[in-house]
This record gives sequence, C-alpha cells and structure tokens, in this order.
Amino acid sequence: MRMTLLRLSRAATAALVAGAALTAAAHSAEAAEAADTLGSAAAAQGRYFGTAVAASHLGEADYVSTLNREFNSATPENEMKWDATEPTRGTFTFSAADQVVDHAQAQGMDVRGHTLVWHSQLPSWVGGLGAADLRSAMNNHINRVMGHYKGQIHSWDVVNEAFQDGGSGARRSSPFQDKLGDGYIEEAFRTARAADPAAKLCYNDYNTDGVNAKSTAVYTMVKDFKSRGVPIDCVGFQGHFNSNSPVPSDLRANLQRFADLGVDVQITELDIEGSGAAQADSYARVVEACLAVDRCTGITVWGVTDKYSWRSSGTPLLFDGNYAAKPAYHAVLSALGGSGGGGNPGGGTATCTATYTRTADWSSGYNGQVTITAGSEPIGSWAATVTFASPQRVQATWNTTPTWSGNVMTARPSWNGTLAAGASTSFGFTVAKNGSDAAPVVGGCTVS
Ligand code: G2I
Repeated sequence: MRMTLLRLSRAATAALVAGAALTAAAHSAEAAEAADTLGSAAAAQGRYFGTAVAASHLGEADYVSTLNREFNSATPENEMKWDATEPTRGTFTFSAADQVVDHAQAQGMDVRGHTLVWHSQLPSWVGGLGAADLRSAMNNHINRVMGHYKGQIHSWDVVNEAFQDGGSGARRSSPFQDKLGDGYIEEAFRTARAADPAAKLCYNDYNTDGVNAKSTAVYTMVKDFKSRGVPIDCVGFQGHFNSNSPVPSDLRANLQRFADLGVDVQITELDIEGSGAAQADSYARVVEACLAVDRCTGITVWGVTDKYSWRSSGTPLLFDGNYAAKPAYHAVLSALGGSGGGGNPGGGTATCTATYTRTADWSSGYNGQVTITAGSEPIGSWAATVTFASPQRVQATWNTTPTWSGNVMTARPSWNGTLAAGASTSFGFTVAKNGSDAAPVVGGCTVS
C-alpha cells in the first residue's frame, strides 16, 4: 500500500480548521497554483519537503520567512536528542524542542522526531548504567519523549546510526549495543509503537543510500523485523553527500529494495557539498530517485541556509548565507515539477537580460562576452542561448557550463547563478572564425 501524504497548504489547513469542506478539486487547484515553493511542489507529488530546524534561529526574520515559505515538514536538528531532553536521569526538558514543534504546528507543517536511541549526543550518565538499568532507562526515555509529543509526530527516528561504517555491516559499539546486545533495536521499536501508535517508526542511518554492505545489513534487519512482526514503518536515508561520498547511482534501486520490504522510505538529512550546476545536478538526482519510488514519502534537507549548516564551509544547502535561492534550489523545485520560486516576497517576477560584446578580435578569431543582469528581483539561476554562425567554432568558454545543440550553445552558470536584484555576472568564449566574422546571436535570458 502506498502512503500518500498530501500536505494541505496553510490556507487550506486554516479553511479546514474553520470547518469548511475541502473538496478534492479545490485541493488540487491549490497545489497547481502554488507549486512555486518546495513544499507545495512536493505536495503536488504526494510528498513532503522538510528541513532541519534549530530553535536558536527562530528569532531571525529571514530564517523564519524562508522556513515558513518553502517547507512543510520540520525536524528539530538537536532539540529532541537525549542530551537535550534528558540531560540528567529522569529529568526531562522539552522547552527547545517545543519551540520548534510549536512553530511548525502554527505553520501547518508536519514534524519528524529525531531521535530517541543514538550513541551520540548521549549524556554520560547513560553510559555508566548497568544492563538492567540501561534497558529501563532506554524504555523510559522513549516513553517519556514520545509521550510528550504523542499524536504530534509524523515519523520518529526511533534508532539512529546503529551500524558501523565500512565493509563489515556490523553493529556499531554503543552503550546499548555493548550492554543489551542486538535485541535493543527491536525492543526500542516495540516500546515506541506502544508509546505513540500513530507515529511512523523509522530506522535512520548514513552511508546507506546506495547498495553496500552497511545498507544491506540494515536491509537484512528490516526484512527480519517485517517477517517477525517487529513494528517498523520506515527507513530514513540521511543523504549527506560530498565529493568523497557522491550521490550513488543506485540510490533509486536501493530505496526501492527497502520499499519492497513493505516500509516507507524517506530522505531524512539531505545536504550535498559543492556549488553551482554540479551541486544542482546532484540534488536533482536525489529528488528524481525519491519520486521514482512510490513509497518514498518525503525529503528533508539538513538545514535552511548554508550559514547554519553543520558543515557550512561545504555550502551544502539550498539557500546561501543571505537566503538567496541557489541553483540547487531551482533544480530541486524543477525536479519536483514546480517553477519560479526562490522567494519573491514582493510578488515581483524574476527576470534577467543578456547583452553581448566582442572583447577581443584578431584575424582568425575573437573573444565574446555575455553579461547577465538580474531584473528587479534576485535570481538563483539563469540560462541564455548563443547561436554561432557556421563555420565558426567555439574553442573555449569560461564562467559557464554550456550544453550544445548544433551551433547553439545554451549557457548556464558554473558558479555564478545567484544574483541579487540588478546585479550582473558574465561568461565568455573564444571563437575561431574559420572565415566568418559574423557576430553570434544572443537569445533572451531566462531565469531557470
Ligand atoms: O552530523 C550530522 C547529522 C548526522 N546524522 C544525525 C544528525 O543528528 C546529525 O546532526 C548534527 C547536527 O546538525 C549538529 O548541529 O548532529 C551534530 C552532533 O552530532 C550537531 O552538532 C552539535 C555540536 O556537536 C554541538 O557542539 C552543538 O552544541 O550541535 C550542537 C548544537 O548546536
């Protein structure tokens, strides 16, 4: 059975709260007209699009406006972890997590719970317990945290990162593993099911995105759980990528093999280091992989803006430090079937212009430059066509990642897609004349 999670727009949610009937027709019309944000475009595909949220940034206007505009699911980045919720045994504090949950709910967003049983961000008192005590502390922690948010969490990461990296597929050492043995995961899921029967219960991990020894170890566990009736509903694939750990080509196949076990799959912490077109392509591939798998119910990126990312020097997110939408944003929106977007709070239309100049000329060749200028709204990416006269040949290009169709070059940004309102960038090329001195014809600039 495919779980369809069609998010209501905020307006629709308000209408529903007001008691108005929401017809299917009105619903799809909302989705169709509003697909210029990540959340609305994902909703039109029956998915959610979420982000990690840090309570400490909820006082920053640009952070909040970007969060509220683009996303329809929120995962507290650190606030629900054991060190935040139960720093000393039996004393629970939910104030920071409540801030995120309250904000999300006020915006009609879903909340993903992250995370209950994890070796990291674990207060030292947990590691000091003996086996019997640890078992009761683990179950009590699950009961209390899930109990506090009962009925309010869409999916819970019940157990996080329980497997080792590398080829062995073995369990990672942790107080839980070392003292309770393999059975602790099953026990945690059983306790979690009883604590909040409405929540989807997920196992979440990293470097499990492609088919490899680690993902196969998780697969084997999930298969075993399903065959024995251990409650598990979903598997989270964190999706932390960079040049050492690129988006695997078998991501879709891996998601599908888990889905075929009868669980939902979710991309839970997506971020991809890089910039420009390469980063955008990688993001698009992840979105396409999720959309190709019926049971891939949603994607969460691990933060709103590069400046607050856990690895901010790698600029891995969809919005830069000034909350301008990056090429990766537009690639994601477009892969979700949306368009425009990127934050046009004033409601203006994002536009750009392209103007050509010959910057150098010699008997057998010339250099050309095209200046791209954003209109009255910021843009996150652009494209311009340049048609060269035959038999001219382009020998080099710079500041662009071109694609070719015959003698027509479509120039897109390499690193220079994001432009503030009115700002310019340029790209250039060296052309061999081959007897023709004709100027190239520059087509219009489009915001893509
Ligand atoms: O490491 C990336 C993620 C891998 N999967 C599980 C996620 O929960 C994890 O998130 C990161 C947060 O993004 C970081 O924000 O988890 C880190 C800790 O393992 C978080 O870093 C911590 C710092 O280590 C602390 O020093 C800091 O006090 O963030 C805390 C709050 O800013």
